[in-house]
Order: sequence, then C-alpha cells, then structure tokens
Amino acid sequence: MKLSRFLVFIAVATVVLMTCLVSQGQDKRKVIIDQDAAGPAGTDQQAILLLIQSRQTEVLGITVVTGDAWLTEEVAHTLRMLELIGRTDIPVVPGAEYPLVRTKEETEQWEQRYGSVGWLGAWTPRVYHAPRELGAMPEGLPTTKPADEDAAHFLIRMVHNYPHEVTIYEGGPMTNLALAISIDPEFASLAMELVFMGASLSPQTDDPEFTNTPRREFNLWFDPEAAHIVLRAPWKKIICTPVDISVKTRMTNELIDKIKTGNTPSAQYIGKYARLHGSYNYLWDELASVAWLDPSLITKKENLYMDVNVSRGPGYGDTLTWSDQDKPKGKVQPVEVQVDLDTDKFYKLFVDLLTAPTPQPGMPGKR
Ligand SMILES: [Ca+2]
Repeated sequence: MKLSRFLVFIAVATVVLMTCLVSQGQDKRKVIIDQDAAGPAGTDQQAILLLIQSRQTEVLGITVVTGDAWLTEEVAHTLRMLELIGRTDIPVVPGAEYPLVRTKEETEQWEQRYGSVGWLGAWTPRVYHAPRELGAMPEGLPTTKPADEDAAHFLIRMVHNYPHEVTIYEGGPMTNLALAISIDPEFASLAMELVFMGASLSPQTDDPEFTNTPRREFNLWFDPEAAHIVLRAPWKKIICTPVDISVKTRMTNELIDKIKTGNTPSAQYIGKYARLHGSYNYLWDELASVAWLDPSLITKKENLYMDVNVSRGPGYGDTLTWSDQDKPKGKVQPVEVQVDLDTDKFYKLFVDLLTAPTPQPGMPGKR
C-alpha cells in the first residue's frame, strides 16, 4: 500500500515538473538571428549578444551572411564569441557568401558614374581581403565548428518546426531570407514576424554618409534584389529600425566603461574588444534587438509601405516608402517604422543586459 502511494506521488511530481519545464520553454520567445556578423564586439556581435543575454529569449540559431565582412570570418567571430560566453549549444549556420545580383566589379563601375559609397562592407578598399581569408582575430580562433546545414534550409526547417512562433531578427543584408523565401514560399507566413535594422528615410544628421544620400542604407543597398523579395513577402508583421532612429544613439567610452565594471563573460568580451571608430558610433543593430525585447522604449512609430529601388540607375538600392494614400497597386507590405526612443531607458537596458550573467539553456524564462 505504502509503495503504491509512493509511486502515485512520484508520478504526480513528475507530471508537475514536466508541466513546469514545458511552460518555461513556451514562455520564451523563439528567435533566429540573421546577421552579417563582423567582430569582435561592434554592432553586429553586440546585437547578437543582447538577444542571447535576455532571459526572455530562446535563440534557435545564428544564420550568417556576407555584409559588413565576409561570411567565413563572420562565422569565425560568432563561434568564438559563443565560446567566450559559454553558449556553444547555439548553432552558427553559414549562409550566402555573395549578394544575389550585385557584384564588387559592377559596384565599382557604378561608383565611377554616380559617385563613391562610404561603406561597402566586406568590399571597402581599406579593409578588403580575399573572401575565404580571416581578417584579424584578436579574440583568438574558434575550436568549435559551424552547423553542417545552410542558412536558408535551417530557417525553413525552424519555421516548420515551430509555425507562427519564430521571430526572424535581421541585422544584415537580406540574402539568406530571400533564398529561404525563394525555396519555400510559405517561409514568411510561417514565421511570427520580421524585425530588421535597415532602410533610411530622412535622417536628421550631419553624418556625410547620409547628408547627400538620405535614402541609402547599407543592409538594403548591399543586396537590393534580396531586400525587394523579402519586403514583398507575406509576413504577418514587419518592424523596422531605420537609420533615422539609429543616429539618435551613440556608443561612448562612458558606456563601455560601465559595461567593463561587470564581471561576467559578456561584459568582459565587450570591455576587451569594443572600440570607437571615428565620430559616429551608432548602436544600429543593438537598438533593433533591445526594442524587440522591450518595445516600450520606442516612444514614436509610424506605418509605411516599403520596398527597394532595383533599377540599375543612380538610385539602385535606395529605400522606397509610401503611405496608405499613395502606395502602388502591387503587393507592398506595411512596415512598422520606429521614429523616436527613450535613450536613457535604452542605454540602461543595454548595460544591464551586457553585464548580466549569460542565461544557460533550460533556465526559466523571464519577461
Ligand atoms: Ca549588421
């Protein structure tokens, strides 16, 4: 008798424990980070870190694309960052090495006709090296390996595994997403939403990158055809962090010093490798990450329809937008565009997340 009661107790306790574990898993917000993951530190790695550091999230994987740097070195920087924070369980999945149509050679010819472009990512002459070479790796070489799958198929597999549950965070050119959509037309509608840093409308700034070309933004510009495919796809929701709001943020030595006081692996990684370059150190991708984690820091937003100029003239790769009144008849999608933010709240969350202990897989979620 006593034994059977004990067995019932064990059975009930097991069910309760399993229910807790399942509900904890369900509480977490599933996200795949697609990123042109240059490094170490910098906007690309910091944006990835912020999403991993939050106890709200379950990062299903990091898919990588050429953009700020070449694919091969970006994969190496990401693997090494995950080693340093002890999260090698997160798969790093290599994607596209080249944009769909744009080439370096044609871009150089375009610049001769229409003027030079300030930031060309991996193709920028002062940082250029061959595609499969690693640039400087001050943080050391990784010993872990990337996933044995390509980004597009990984993205497709995940939205089928968890239909309508996965947020696609895009911090780079949209090549991998365009490939996923081209292979599986259901991809966009099976995701929960698309959140991306990109586009430029009318930024209020004296930054020479934007004063004469306010509609040119690197992520959309580097692979215009991919962005065109992605922005026309049937997403349930699209949220955009454009240059216009990015330029209201700054990485400063004061912020780096605050993070350095943290004794956690993430804080030490930023403290060791974050550097300021020139006069403008916007927190581009980081804002897209933190605003997704806490939408209340966005104090103003607007709805626009968005696409990219894919004609091969002077406006090739520029952001196109419309309102409800003047949008074209074709299937353009509405985009929630962030306009203004509470900067103090943003900087506080930024420091809090980067100095926090790194959550381990299976830890309970927290909103
Ligand atoms: Ca990026």
